[in-house]
Amino acid sequence: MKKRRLPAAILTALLLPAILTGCAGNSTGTTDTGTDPAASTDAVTAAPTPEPTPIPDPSTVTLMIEDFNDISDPVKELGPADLSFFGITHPDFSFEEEFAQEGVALVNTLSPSAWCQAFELTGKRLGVFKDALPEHYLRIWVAAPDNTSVGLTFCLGTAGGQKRSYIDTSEATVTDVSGEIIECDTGNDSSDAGDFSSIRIPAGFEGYVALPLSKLLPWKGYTGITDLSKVNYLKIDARPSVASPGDRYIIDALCVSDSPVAELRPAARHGSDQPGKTEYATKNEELDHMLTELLNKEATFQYCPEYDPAGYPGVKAIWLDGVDFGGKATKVFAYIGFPEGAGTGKKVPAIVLQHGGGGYAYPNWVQLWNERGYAAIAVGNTGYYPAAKGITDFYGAGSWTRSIPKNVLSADPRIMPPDNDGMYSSKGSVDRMWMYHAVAQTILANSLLRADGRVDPEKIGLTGISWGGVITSVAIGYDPRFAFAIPVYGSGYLHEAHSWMKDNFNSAGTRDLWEPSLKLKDVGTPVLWLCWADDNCFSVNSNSKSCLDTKGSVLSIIQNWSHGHIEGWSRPEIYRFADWAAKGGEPLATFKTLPGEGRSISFEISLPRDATDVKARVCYIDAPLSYSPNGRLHIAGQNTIDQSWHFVDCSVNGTTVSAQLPDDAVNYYVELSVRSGGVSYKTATPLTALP
Ligand SMILES: [Ca+2]
Repeated sequence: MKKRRLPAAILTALLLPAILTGCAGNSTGTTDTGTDPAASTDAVTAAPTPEPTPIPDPSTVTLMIEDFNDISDPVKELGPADLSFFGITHPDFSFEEEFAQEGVALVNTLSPSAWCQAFELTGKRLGVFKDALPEHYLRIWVAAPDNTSVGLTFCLGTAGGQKRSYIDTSEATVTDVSGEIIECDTGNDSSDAGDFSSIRIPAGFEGYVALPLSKLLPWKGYTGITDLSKVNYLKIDARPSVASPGDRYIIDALCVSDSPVAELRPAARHGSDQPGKTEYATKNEELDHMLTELLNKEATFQYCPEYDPAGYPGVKAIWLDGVDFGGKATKVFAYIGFPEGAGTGKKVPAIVLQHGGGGYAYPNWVQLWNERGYAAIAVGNTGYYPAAKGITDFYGAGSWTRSIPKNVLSADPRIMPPDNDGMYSSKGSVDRMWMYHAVAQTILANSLLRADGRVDPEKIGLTGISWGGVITSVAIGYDPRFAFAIPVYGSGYLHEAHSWMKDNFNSAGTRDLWEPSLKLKDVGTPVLWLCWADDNCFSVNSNSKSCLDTKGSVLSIIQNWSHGHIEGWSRPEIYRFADWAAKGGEPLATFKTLPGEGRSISFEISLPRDATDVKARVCYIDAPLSYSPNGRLHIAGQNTIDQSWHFVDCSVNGTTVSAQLPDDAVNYYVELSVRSGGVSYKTATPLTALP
């Protein structure tokens, strides 16, 4: 069993740089053509589909270093580094025609611990650098596995790597088989090279990666290369982000050239086409179509009792059939549970649960809702399932895996959906994007519950925590069947967040495809936007704007809270709101009118019939809401809130709340505290800026 999963520390180490790189906005200097490849096809008109126009080969200089066509001894000729000291096994090397740029390509078939490989190329073939010029590129043909991105680092050196430089990746040109130039994240995968030393090639990519030789930077601790003609050592470091057994990545046609692309061999271009795949004018149109179709699809699943959670007799493990990833079927792990006594004669409400970044399908979360009378399904939205039978630490990364043993894969070819290293991915094809899969899983989980005779299909809600809150905010724009939704921490208007979260949504591609606010104004589902005043990931202006967009929704801004899964599902407002929407319970108190402008405020609230103690206070800051690396919470690597909150009590007269705002208040909201049935519930007015 031990060999079948990635150690937790490695997983964390692997995921973190990918996430941080994305957050820092370290995208490459490559320019997006802004042209959707689908837009250039004529499939939307009635004209017959012509053959795709081949990319003419613009290169006049091609100095082949290695075409991999005649390798008889991979270990001798390619110098794969022995990484067994780190517990890293060699991939299986093979030389195959499939996915080759020409002849055959080097195919690396991965095992779960093959999370890094390094090849050292030496010898006569490096003689081509005598003719290399700074305006040339180092170019390589790459095909990445379907469910794993691959980070590449290129190191040039003199004999034996005495002097070393890495080729700066910030100016890389990455061109896929359709001719589209894509942006890739860059970073320092090897951690000992330097900034912009690696480039992360997205899962499913097939095409050219070209790095200009004009920007060589010294490898940390080494003297750098200043004269290309002295290069006679080339090391390629390749790091798949999460290796599942059987994953394959492919490299071919490693050369120095004056062009970042060469003519595509026809087979490669055609091989990437999925037969019967419809073309769309935009990715949004494609996404709308795919998810609308999905709403009418029956959800199918299988019980997998070998993974039933120890200690939760009412909760069962299932494989939910997910949507296809690059033409391959996926399976999604989930826990499902029903309240005692639920049956066709006694239908119960239900809820879909979406965990956040670094989280998993939690059986205790399912049980918590079951105990409150709801059927519940917790979806493993990053493709993790128990690494062993009978796991008991549901929070530990070591308890979970994405790896599928070879024998399982050969009997059941379904792969796991993408992991969260592409949490906000919007490049490449829609069916490879994490958010597409996460939203599709949400829709399918809803369909699964609706089809169950024990569930009242009109009373199914959705809640998610952190990134799960973002999934929730996106999903309600596509699935109108939810009776209620409770995004916790996460919301829409992420591109306007003051926290580092804005970096995840500041690329035009992500904002234009995944920003929840694109759809919120059309959402009819009542929403409880539940957030933390000092959240380290999201900021309350985003939740406030989301609330104003969604009719019939309630905002709750909590002081003195924290960011986490257990914290996130512990607030009483969640269950009060759900019971109101699904069980005819009393509602939360909320604002009926807005406080208006100026410092003398007065507004109306609605109160539940069981309200016993109503209080209101102004929560304000004396400077505009801002976040910085030196923010108040001091969390390494994260921007956090700069301001402290101050409080002024309001007067409450029946359903009228009034207050005089202090002169130094700049941003404020009003917190309502209402006691009902012995529990205090907190809701809020949206964050408001004062002139
Ligand atoms: Ca070849």
